[in-house]
Amino acid sequence: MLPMTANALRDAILKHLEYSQGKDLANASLYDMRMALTLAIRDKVVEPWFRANRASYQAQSKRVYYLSMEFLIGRLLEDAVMNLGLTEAAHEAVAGLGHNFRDVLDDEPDAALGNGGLGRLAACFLDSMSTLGCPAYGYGIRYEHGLFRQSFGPDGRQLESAEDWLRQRHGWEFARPDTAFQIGFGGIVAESGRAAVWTPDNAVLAKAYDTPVIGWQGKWANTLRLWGAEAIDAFDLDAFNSGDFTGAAAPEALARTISRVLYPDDTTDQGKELRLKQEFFFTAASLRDILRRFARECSDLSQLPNRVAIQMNDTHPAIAGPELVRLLHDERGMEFETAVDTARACLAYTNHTLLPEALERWPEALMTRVLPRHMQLIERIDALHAQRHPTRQATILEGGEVKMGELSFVMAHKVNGVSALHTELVKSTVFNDLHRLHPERIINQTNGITPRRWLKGANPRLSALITDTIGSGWEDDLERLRDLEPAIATPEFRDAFAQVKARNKSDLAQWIGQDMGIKVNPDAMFDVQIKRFHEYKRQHLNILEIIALWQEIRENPTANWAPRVKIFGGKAAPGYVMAKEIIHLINNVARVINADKLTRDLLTVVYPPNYNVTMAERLIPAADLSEQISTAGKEASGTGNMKFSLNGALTIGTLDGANVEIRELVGAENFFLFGMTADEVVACRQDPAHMAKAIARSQRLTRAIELIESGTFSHGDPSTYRDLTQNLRTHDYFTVCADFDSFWDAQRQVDQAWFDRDNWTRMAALNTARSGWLSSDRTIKSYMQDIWSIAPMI
Ligand code: GPK
Repeated sequence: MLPMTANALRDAILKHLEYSQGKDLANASLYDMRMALTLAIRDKVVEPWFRANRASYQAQSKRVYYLSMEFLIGRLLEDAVMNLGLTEAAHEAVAGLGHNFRDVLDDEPDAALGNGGLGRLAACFLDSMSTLGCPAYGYGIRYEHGLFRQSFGPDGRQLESAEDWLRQRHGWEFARPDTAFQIGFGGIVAESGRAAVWTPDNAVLAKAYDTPVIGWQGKWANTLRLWGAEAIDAFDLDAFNSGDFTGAAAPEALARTISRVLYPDDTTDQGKELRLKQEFFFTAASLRDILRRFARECSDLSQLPNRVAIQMNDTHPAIAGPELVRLLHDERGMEFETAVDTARACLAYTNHTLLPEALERWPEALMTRVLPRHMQLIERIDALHAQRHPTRQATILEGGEVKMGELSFVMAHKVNGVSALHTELVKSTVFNDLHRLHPERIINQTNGITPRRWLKGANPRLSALITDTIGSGWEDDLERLRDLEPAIATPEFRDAFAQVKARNKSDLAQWIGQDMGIKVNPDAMFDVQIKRFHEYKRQHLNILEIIALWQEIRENPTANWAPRVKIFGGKAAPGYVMAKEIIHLINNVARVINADKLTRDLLTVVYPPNYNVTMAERLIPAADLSEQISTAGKEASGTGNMKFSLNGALTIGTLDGANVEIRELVGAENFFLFGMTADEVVACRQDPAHMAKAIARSQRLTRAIELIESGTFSHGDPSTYRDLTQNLRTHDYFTVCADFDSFWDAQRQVDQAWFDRDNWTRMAALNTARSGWLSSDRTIKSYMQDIWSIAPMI
């Protein structure tokens, strides 16, 4: 493909301004300009997209179908421009038309169709599958409202409001009104010979919306197909004619509810009928689409596993097991056992958490009401598994509930964890019995991140330095970053590396000043914890250490302290009371500490609201220290941890999730380790007084907790944070207290390391150089080999 010149791109923008936006240049708003550029770039994506589709069709290749409730893709324009090699041309073209390129890019809303790690992983995987030429479709829901917008009230509490990304036209998508399936719910099941006939009593229409996903250098493109729900009969004309205008639109409103909002709870929300309907809605529509595509190429259903690899991203699409069995057995006449085995050969399941509250369970009564035929099939699948494995203990049905984890396991030919430690824990804990019956089934696939978005796009200065040093080619071969190591030994490179970080920090400091009105010292250490708020992620451990540090600086202000800017970012699920209390506390600690003149130059706490993908792209390149401080055994992998390391931040962390692998990669001497291991945490909890003992042993921790209890951060009201401090004193399941001293000590080692700035830079640069393995290209290659049996097409 010839690179498009700035002039040609300018003409294309003008054409879209006129014919797609209906504006001339003189009247074009920023929105018009962005939309015209988006459409011009989308045109450039279409050609490789068609080419890729034709190639996989002609080769009759096996395809991946990545089923996910969440795709946290963020903005798309900058990424697409970069992948097409059009960044400079677009910059020039837009400037020539009198607009600022950065402003145009910043006008795009984030597509926040996900909560956090699980959804962002799906987005990174889409990028890597396109880069590697792996024929694939992402399937999900076209939520009208993505993850809620977060703000903070005057008292520092989290406020939520609806997000509205679709209020403006979504320029990337192609609506496919002719690709639509009726998805039924409820109703009755009639026996008819060997199979059964399910007659749902209501149904909605799943309509396809396609977004092309272009890979690095435009060599391949796949499709993200999102389903929007609509009523089959949009409008009740009789009701309208009789004057019932609201009632007339009721069917439409009801149907649309299914794709209205993303559930904002990433690890707990359960038992909600609407959620089950969402899950079945997108899974069933995707399977119909998959079978229709298969039927166009092949009529022998026994060949299905040779053409179709379906990845279930967590248990949210777990109904794919029984639904595929239903489609094969009830609707296409395949023997039940053959249908189960065929479905299993197509399906694989990724587990993302061990938290018991996150493992989905549906009441049998609810399942029977919403999906009566599926409930019958689940019972048969469970019985068949019992019959084939008479010694089994784990069951799919238990205590009147359907356990979706067990169902996924039984219906998948491969089950994967997302980091080495997590996979071992999956084997030894949640799926221990099933693992003994099926020892080949559980495998590890450590998560990864796309270096296009998280280095090339987010950190142009570091990318330029890397290319200057080792040439290009690292973008899709990230292990090449190792070639930086000899350069890191030279003072010139270290200076250049330090300058990149300094300039990124100065940009961030300016943004914090403008956006939040807080002046931060750009020479201070930028210490960042950004992720969802969860007790297991322990933002409260961080804030307790901050309180203790503040006290000691006050007592000894002239000592040699490493100045720090402590940065937080993240949302709490609206119903997660304790996580919201932690947010509330952080905001009030920030208010008090930032007002203290004595400590002002040494300690600042910053918590910008509404953390999202775009904010992550801004914060990560400016970070010196990455906080990965979860209770060991609880964070399945983490992917933010990888982004920081790649961008030259040092990690302070526990031996949890992928931290373990990151530490091995970058070297233990370039990583600040603290805290108990997963085994030690379990042992620690055996002693019901573990928190009391930890508090008694640590004067600092005692003081920090007492300071909160004294009302220092709550305008003198000692009761405000009582639930939080009482939880620490009496329960502390996540062992914040037991790990506190170790965390404090590690932070002081961080201070010491910071004083030797040249060595800090060396360590940071080594983190970058040794993070190549963390590329999601590596992860996807491994899925292709070990799970999907698919060879790359380019
Ligand atoms: C795990 F179970 C879940 C979930 O519902 N949502 C979610 O974001 C995360 N996750 C894990 O918490 C992370 O450790 C992991 O890196 C990420 O999924 C991707 O695997």
